[in-house]
Amino acid sequence: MTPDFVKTAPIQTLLDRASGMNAEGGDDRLKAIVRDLIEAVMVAIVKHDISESEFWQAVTFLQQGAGEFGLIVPGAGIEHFLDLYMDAKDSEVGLSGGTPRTIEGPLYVEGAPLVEGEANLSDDADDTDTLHMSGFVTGPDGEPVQNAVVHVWHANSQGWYSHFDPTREQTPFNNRRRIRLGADGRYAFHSKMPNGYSVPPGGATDRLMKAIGRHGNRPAHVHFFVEAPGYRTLTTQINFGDDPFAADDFAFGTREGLLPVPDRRDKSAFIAFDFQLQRA
Ligand code: MBD
Ligand code: FE
Repeated sequence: MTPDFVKTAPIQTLLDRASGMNAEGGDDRLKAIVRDLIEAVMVAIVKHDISESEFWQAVTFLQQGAGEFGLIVPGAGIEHFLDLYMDAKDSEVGLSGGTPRTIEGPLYVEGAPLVEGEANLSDDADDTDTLHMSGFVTGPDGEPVQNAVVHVWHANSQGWYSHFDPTREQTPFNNRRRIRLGADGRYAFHSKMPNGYSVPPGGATDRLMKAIGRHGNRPAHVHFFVEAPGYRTLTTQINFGDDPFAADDFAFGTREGLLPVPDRRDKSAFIAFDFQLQRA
């Protein structure tokens, strides 16, 4: 509910000017979005009677934490909201079925090596167990999808992603590949078992989560984009069903149908997982 004070003429005029609504140049759609975002902040200020010191605390937090914005967004559930919104729009037009989508997260990197056949993702020298994952990419009628590319990326045994690893111990594109599939739609790769991800200790996301009584942990997981000519690109991930955070993911990325339990044997773990795409 918009407080009456925000609805008064002077505030609405301020909003129009601040968002460029009555300026000549610029993008009209962006103006309208910026106006609503500024108004949402004004509404929160009035609703919670936010003090000057709280206001500056928030500005300082956002300024210092700007580099973690991509992490705060999934932590706030907004990226998952986007998935739920896309699902709802799909079902409105009768589009359903296939592997559920879920969040991309902030840690994808373009340009991973393009490989064919059984792929090895990891360069790490540690003696972590090996994950073997394989399955088929099919379409709505179970037909094999031809010429698909599976983008896969995941954390190392310490929960860090290459290109974002503060220990700087990973080679570029470690645990990141694009796998080109053949006519049968089969994919297979092996890599070092990922561990669950935790937000950087003491960083903006960590501090925000603690301040609202939450944590910044994700279960161990593997991310995918699955793309193929004639099909809709799928953004998804599997989360390990036996991870302690499987039901308590700070980023809300876990979904029913995406929680396989690895078959752990000796130094290996196996996951069989098929992807079903929707037609474009
Ligand atoms: C991750 O690894 C991730 O996948 C998401 C969504 C957020 C933070 C870290
Ligand atoms: Fe991730």
